[in-house]
Amino acid sequence: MATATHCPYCALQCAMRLAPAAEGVSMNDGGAAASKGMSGPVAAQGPALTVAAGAGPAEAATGLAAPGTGLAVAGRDFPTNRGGLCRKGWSSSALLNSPERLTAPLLRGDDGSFRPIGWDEALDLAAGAVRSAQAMHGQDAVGVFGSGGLTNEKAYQLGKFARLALRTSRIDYNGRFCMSSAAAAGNRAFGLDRGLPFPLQDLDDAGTILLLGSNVADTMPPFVQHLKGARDAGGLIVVDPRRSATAALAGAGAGLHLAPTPGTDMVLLMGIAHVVLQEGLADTDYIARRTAGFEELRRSLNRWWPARVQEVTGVPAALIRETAHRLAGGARRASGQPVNGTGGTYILTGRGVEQHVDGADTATAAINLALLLGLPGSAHGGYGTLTGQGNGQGGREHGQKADQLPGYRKITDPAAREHVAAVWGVRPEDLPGPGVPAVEMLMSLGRPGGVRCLFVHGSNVAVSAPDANEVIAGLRRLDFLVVADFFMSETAAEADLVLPVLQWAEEEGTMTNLEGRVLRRRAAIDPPAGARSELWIMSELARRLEAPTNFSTDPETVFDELARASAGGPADYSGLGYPLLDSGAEAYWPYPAGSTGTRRLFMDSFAHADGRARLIAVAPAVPTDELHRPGELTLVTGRLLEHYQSGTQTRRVAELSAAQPGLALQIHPVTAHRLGIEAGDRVTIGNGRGTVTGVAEVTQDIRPDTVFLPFHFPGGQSANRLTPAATDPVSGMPEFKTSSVTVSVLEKAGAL
Ligand SMILES: Nc1nc2c(c(=O)[nH]1)N[C@H]1C(S)=C(S)[C@@H](COP(=O)(O)OP(=O)(O)OC[C@H]3O[C@@H](n4cnc5c(=O)[nH]c(N)nc54)[C@H](O)[C@@H]3O)O[C@H]1N2
Ligand SMILES: Nc1nc2c(c(=O)[nH]1)N[C@H]1C(S)=C(S)[C@@H](COP(=O)(O)OP(=O)(O)OC[C@H]3O[C@@H](n4cnc5c(=O)[nH]c(N)nc54)[C@H](O)[C@@H]3O)O[C@H]1N2
Ligand code: SF4
Ligand SMILES: [Mo]
Repeated sequence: MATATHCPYCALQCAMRLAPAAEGVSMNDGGAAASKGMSGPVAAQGPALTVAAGAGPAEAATGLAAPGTGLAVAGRDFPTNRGGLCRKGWSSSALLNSPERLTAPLLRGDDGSFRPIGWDEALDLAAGAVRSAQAMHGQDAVGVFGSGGLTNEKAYQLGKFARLALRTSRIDYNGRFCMSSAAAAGNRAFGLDRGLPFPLQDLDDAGTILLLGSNVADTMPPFVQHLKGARDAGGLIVVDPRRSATAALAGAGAGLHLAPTPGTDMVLLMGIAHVVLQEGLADTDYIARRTAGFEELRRSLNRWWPARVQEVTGVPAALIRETAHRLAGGARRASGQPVNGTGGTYILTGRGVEQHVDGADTATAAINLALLLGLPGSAHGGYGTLTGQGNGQGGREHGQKADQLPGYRKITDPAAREHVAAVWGVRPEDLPGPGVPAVEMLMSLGRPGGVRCLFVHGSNVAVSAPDANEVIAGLRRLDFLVVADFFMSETAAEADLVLPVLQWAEEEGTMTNLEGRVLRRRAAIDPPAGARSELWIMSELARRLEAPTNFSTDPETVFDELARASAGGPADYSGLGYPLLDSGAEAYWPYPAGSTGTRRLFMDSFAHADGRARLIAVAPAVPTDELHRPGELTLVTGRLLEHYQSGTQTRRVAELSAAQPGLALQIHPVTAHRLGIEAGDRVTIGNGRGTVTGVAEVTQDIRPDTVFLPFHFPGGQSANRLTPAATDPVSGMPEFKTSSVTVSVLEKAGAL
């Protein structure tokens, strides 16, 4: 019996089928479909992986596979992945019967080692720690750190649990590291943030796609199928300081690769916008009808003529002009054509431009450019951000963000408080006010006035948060740290109490993909005895803490409540339910009761009261020449195809960790030569915050003034030992993408 579900990892949420390995599944139905139309990243495809089956029965009494049973993965046809999966997806079921799986609550003893305890004792201890922290230090001494990896049900319940059971305002989540800058920019410009306001298939026939700071060929390989039209038209324009796998897709006549100085994208975008205005390429009719703020924006762009932009970004003025003309040409050619008409223009951003102290303004500059070209809410193009985590979209809608209530409502809005309080059966004044963003909360750990007792659900902040040494010190200062995970992550290893929870294929729920489409995640296997669902944990803790309302343990009941709580809000799910989702209906939010959802947003008007999008003048946050200190290199960080995030999961998949066993530093040959570094040497990368060691990978695919590290590894290989905790004032997004470092040889390759 095969279970139709979606991949546990990224926001593409590729559709897959899981079947007990013994039964087997058609190994090729997905793989074959995937290899059509995918060039470069096809190498990332592999055969369906069959996990060595334990000796257990093929099916348990529940109709699900028994714990320990191997499950085989097959790609499933779906409009986003068309049967394709990347290497992480193919190997995802390996973790379901991992010997490292946590199966009992673990309590840290005085000697620092963990011992298994019963659930009652564990929950009593956690509730006691909450009570004592709050008795001594006030309600906000308890904090919650959530995740864009949680299902909608868990994310929603976590927000309610923090506000009503823990009675704290201190809740935020790792989406702050991921989606906050683009979300802030989208809300500001359009009045609403849905990562892609159009279905992914709309990209298929685009003639021009400007992709800034996104490496989809590694981070969402099956996505590359949707770039084919633009590549065939010679119109894929990739902006990345590295020749990433995605930038390489723009080679050989498929488009352009612009490699700016890291952190200068805002200036680059303003330069392109300057040319658009100067050379009469703007859609003046659209600007007049659909936007506000044009005059101020125009003035702000005056000083960014191409030669000046070249000086700051290093991108040749001629390429800046060519980009402007290609974008505008595409938009013009296609305007007036029906939706999905060929030749449209899309502007898409990823973390490379968003994870900066001016990330919200940089995303705003991308939106401004799209608006000047008349793209958003048109039939011939648009702007979108490529959401990252599995439920990075839903995770930002249901109230686990410090300033937010379910339905993407503001916690400071009296009408929102009243609506949600009524659904929860409490008074509006029972709801705390806004808390603080993730980095501020992490930096407050164990300090006076800060959080003393922290619950972490679905994040490995000891590896993934900026200035990780400081974060680990904070975790150690806490009076009590509770981490819910299914593996002993580096953060769980710092905990007083570790609670073993369920993995993706062991529980029911929903995820909202990068298009704002709500999908069903289904259970395919029974969980191991000893692990518990997070809904159950929250319900048990809420009871112990005498919460004033009920916390259901049933995902469908929680979803129905979430739908009611979201009714009338920007992310309205009130017309959705499991039966509808199970039918495979296309469920794009907003999906108010009685509607059929919203595939494309903004076609008639934007979500501001006057229906107009806002053009917002922005300026670089720091004098751009400060980005480079003499003698130092700029470190940019990001991802490898084989590993997911902090690596807790993928480092435990043998096939993936064999492919990428440890930290490698990308460095340009000229820079390497200057520093006496050869390929394969062990090198030290350091700055005032910390030091890491890795192996030098000497490559032409990076600017000479820039080096690159992935952030997937812990300890002495953790890139976040080097990143600063500085944040964007608008979004609270940390500056993950640029820091200054020095690099030196630790050990020559020959000496190893
Ligand atoms: N394999 C894999 N896939 C993933 C994930 C993973 O961990 N591993 N994580 C998922 C998640 S949560 C996310 S958020 C997405 C992220 O997906 P992406 O945004 O594609 O990933 P990153 O590698 O962080 O950054 C993309 C690119 O930005 C470039 N970059 C760095 N600094 C700058 C800059 O200043 N300007 C410009 N223009 N580019 C810059 C980097 O060189 C890199 O190639 O991936 C999702 N998919
Ligand atoms: N230097 C640098 N740092 C970065 C980034 C970067 O580009 N550069 N990117 C940032 C971005 S975009 C992101 S999204 C973050 C991600 O970084 P993290 O927030 O650390 O994300 P994961 O590594 O996915 O951690 C998820 C943890 O939760 C567990 N887990 C998975 N599912 C569940 C669940 O349903 N419940 C519970 N309780 N646990 C679960 C996993 O086993 C794992 O230990 O990293 C950020 N950090
Ligand atoms: S692209 Fe993302 S969702 Fe698709 S298989 Fe790979 S990790 Fe899973
Ligand atoms: Mo992310």
